[in-house]
Amino acid sequence: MKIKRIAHLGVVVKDLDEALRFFTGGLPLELTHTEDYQGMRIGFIPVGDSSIELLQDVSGSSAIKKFLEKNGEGIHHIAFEVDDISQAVVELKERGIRLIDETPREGAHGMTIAFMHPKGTHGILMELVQPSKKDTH
Ligand code: CMX
Repeated sequence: MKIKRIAHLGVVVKDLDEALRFFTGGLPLELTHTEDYQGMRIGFIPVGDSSIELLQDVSGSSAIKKFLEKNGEGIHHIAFEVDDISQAVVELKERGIRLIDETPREGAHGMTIAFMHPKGTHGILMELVQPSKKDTH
């Protein structure tokens, strides 16, 4: 298993449109697209070889809702790109690393993803991603 790069940083925001005014109006960055995924509205902003993934809860019950209530806006997770996510998950399990997703699943932006549990990763929620063949961000 090889971790190739930081694919993205997930950042929880209260309001995506408002956050975009800072990220793409204040900072010289560009939004590539937005996507609705599992009760969230997600905006993708490339930064060099990585991206910032802005996450807004829209359903009131998405995976980021509790985090926002507890912590407010901020960095939510870090995503590492791997070549073969099925193999990576097997290797992490063999090393005793606690996973949220023991089987990789479909994530936003056509990626295959698997989360590790933040209790086993020094307090940082970490995600493995394997991008679809046609996309590197
Ligand atoms: N970073 C660090 N620690 C986190 C965390 C985060 N993003 N989210 C939760 N935690 C910690 C909590 O602080 C809590 O710690 P304590 O027990 O010490 O208080 C513990 O993990 C349990 O958290 P919780 O608030 O009780 O919330 P849940 O157990 O309901 O869920 C988690 C936590 C991580 C298992 C769940 O959010 C999850 O499955 N996340 C993976 C999916 C996800 O986050 N998707 C959103 C991103 C977009 C995408 O899916 O691609």
